[in-house]
Amino acid sequence: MKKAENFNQDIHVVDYRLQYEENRATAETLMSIEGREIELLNGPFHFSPDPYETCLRAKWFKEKKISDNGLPLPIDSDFEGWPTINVPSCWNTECKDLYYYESTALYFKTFKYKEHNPGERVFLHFEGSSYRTYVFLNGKVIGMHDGASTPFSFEITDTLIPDENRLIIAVDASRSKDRVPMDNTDWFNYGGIYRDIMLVRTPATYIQNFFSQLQPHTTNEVFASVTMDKKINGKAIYRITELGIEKEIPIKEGKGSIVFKADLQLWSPENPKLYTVEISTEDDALCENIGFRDIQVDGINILLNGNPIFLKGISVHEDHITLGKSTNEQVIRDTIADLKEMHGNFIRLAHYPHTRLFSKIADEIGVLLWEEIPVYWAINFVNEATYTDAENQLAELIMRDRNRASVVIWSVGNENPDTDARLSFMSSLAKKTRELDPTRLVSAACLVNTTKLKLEDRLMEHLDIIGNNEYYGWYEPNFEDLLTILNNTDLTKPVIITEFGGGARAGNHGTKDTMWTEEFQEALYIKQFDTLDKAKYVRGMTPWIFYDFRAVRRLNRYQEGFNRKGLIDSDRKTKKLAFYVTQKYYKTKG
Ligand code: GCB
Repeated sequence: MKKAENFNQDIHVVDYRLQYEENRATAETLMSIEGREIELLNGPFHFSPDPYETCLRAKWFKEKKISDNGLPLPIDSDFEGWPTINVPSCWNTECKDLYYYESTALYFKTFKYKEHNPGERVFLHFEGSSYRTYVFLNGKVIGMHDGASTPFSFEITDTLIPDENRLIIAVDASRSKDRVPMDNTDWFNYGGIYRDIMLVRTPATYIQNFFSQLQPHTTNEVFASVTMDKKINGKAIYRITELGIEKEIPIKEGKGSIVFKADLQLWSPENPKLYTVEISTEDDALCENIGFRDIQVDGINILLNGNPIFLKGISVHEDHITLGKSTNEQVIRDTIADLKEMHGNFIRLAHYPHTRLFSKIADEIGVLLWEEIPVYWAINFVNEATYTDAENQLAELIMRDRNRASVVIWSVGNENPDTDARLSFMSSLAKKTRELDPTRLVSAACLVNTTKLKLEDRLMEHLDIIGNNEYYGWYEPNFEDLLTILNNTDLTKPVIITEFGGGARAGNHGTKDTMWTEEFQEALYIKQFDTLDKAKYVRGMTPWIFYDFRAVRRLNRYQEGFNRKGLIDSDRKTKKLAFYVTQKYYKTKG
């Protein structure tokens, strides 16, 4: 009889994780899924928390289905015996006893698979899972990924089998000082596979991604660039049938690009015109709805299609009372409807990449977006691995959304202390952003220099637009200082006030001098609008925040685990008085 494998032999290995880090999914291996045939693997997965990571230590993925005495092997696992959880979802909102669980959990599923044609390739693609994901299929290690909010893919062509495939996923949602974000944030650390998971098929040689927007500073010159998965020579065809456009893109060593003139209707919030763009090679084809618009700065002005625009915005977290960080089309449409009701035109998607669906719907309905990576507060700016992680998350986000007209600003971080290490870290991110996408503006939410009472930060020099968070009237009680700051500041670039605000418990009423009442928050907004109007370089604002959101560090009697600075309660229905003040202000703001 064959001797049973000893699954406990590695139990004393300290660096047991290292063996799984060889195949790391990154922006380099990410593929465009737009217009591809996909098979969703969403739905029930067997699920168990595994806080000791015994799955990784004892290599449970090497499972033998049944031992000699009829029990599953390895002896401590029982994939099929575990209850199920629905994917996508956050375990914190799905399982009552896992509300604060921030460690590793296992997902298991079997799936049948329609055999691929000879030459066809198959990828396992994730839209987002927190924070580190380890993937095992049919007894083999497939790979891992770091980053909680960006997509990633692995090729699994040679590991798939015709009938039952066994997929094990270990998701580690722990916080750590070296991650991006680090262990201290003002939002809830949701865990799980909270976005779609799918199989994607491609031909043997496929288009890894393509990028098409207007050439910067033009309104009638389109560029298109294509990257193939291999360094082949050949050509791609670029088509916008509605305009009768058909262009050939010569491909050399796997890459090609063209620029051509086109008579287009420009995309804008008022006219969110999208064109169906097809890109095809001999074997492969992708298709996306793309809008074309120009965004640039001119002195202190932000110009959309050449015209000055004031960004009437709001900040939004990806946080929902029942869904957690998972979301769906209806939630996004409702968010945009609330913005339009407030006469806004701009959303800051804070503080990490939100689902891809957001920018797609924003493209379609007509909203401008700020997208951000979680370089938040004092992450470990001196650690090289932290930088690599941050840059990779940035690249994955840009690769995913760079064809979205709604996205006009990439933000490389939020409220980071002005140290040398941070300057070098974040200026490198700004540089990388421009390399990956020269068509958009680069920003970051900076802090006020409270000693000099001035908007001053060495990173500003590296940004196109300066984001600034200030909490005058809330954390900073001397409201008058705000005007001093604006007067002391002489800038030649536009500023977006990326945060201001104050907490109010919906339904808590009182005088405008009583903190946590709706009246206090309303009065604070009125003072902020009056004051900010005095600085001509303020060209937009995204007050903090649209909806109350979970924040574990918020523990007073009005907060109860929520940040209550929302203009709308966490039920996403009950509007506070400050919502209507903002609505009135935006209605009249040019
Ligand atoms: C900030 C942070 C944001 C917090 C907010 C607050 O400055 O950027 O993440 O939630 O303040 O409410 O204190």
